Amino acid sequence: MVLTDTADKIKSMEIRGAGRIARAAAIALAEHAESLDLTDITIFSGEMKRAADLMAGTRPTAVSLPNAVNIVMASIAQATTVPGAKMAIGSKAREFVQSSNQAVERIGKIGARHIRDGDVILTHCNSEAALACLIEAKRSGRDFSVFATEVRPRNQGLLTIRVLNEAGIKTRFIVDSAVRSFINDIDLVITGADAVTVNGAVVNKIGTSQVALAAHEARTNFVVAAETYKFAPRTILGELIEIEERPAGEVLPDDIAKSLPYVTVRNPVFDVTPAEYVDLIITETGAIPPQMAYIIIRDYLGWDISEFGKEFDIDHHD
Ligand code: RUB
Repeated sequence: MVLTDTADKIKSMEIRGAGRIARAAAIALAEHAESLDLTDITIFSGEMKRAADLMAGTRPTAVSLPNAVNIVMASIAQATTVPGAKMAIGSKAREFVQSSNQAVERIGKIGARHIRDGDVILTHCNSEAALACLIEAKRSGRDFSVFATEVRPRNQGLLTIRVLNEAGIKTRFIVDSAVRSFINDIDLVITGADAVTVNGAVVNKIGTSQVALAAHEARTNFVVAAETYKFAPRTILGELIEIEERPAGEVLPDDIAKSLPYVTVRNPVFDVTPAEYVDLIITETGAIPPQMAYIIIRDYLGWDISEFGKEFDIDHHD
């Protein structure tokens, strides 16, 4: 079954990365809707709500996931028949996937303009959006090289160096803890994002905030490549982004852990980089300072401060 299959793949990280997760969830919801043999719109909507909750609950941090699920699910709010709802959800999911791919492409074009001949770029984790900037810069003839981190414990850096190698980009692969040793050789850091909060903080793979701190200290520009659907509307309401903590076995093999009864492992897999360490966020609508996050949430995701009123039952008087 597509729905549970996709949910399992997201949980196990066979499908990973905020953009990919979002697109996979949108497609899984559309295929699930198509597979339902139901005629009653209320029962159908209830089943789709259950499916949406299952999808949104697979991993807690990447906001692209609930955003994609909400965008797709909003398409059936007005549906009065099951065939109509199936059609609406299918076309919304396809539209989301297409606009997501276009967003990455556009970010690549904008981000590439920040890369100059001779630059040394550092990237952390494996981000399609960040890589799009590097690949586009290479495609347009820019001569630069990259430092890519290993990304313990799941080694997403291995995915990154394969992509960079395929694009013919000269790359040095380093362990995460070597970042500060090389930071003075770096002209620009580019990472992706799993979430951007209303105050412009960037949630991304664990270690990103250390990279940003080192860059800040060295006065090296730190740029984030993030599609608008990675901005977190509910942070307007004071909601915090949950940082996923994954199993200890990803860090320390279980047999070793068992032999060390006084040792426990902590494995948070994302961290928060404050806005003051971020020079620019490159979105598909343009490069913005992180302080403009609220504008993106309001103008591109359709969320406003007035959502406060709805959520907390406050009357707004003009
Ligand atoms: C992936 C990660 C990526 C962002 C952005 O973490 O932190 O930097 O998701 O990626 P994980 P993209 O491997 O745990 O999912 O630009 O591809 O959306």
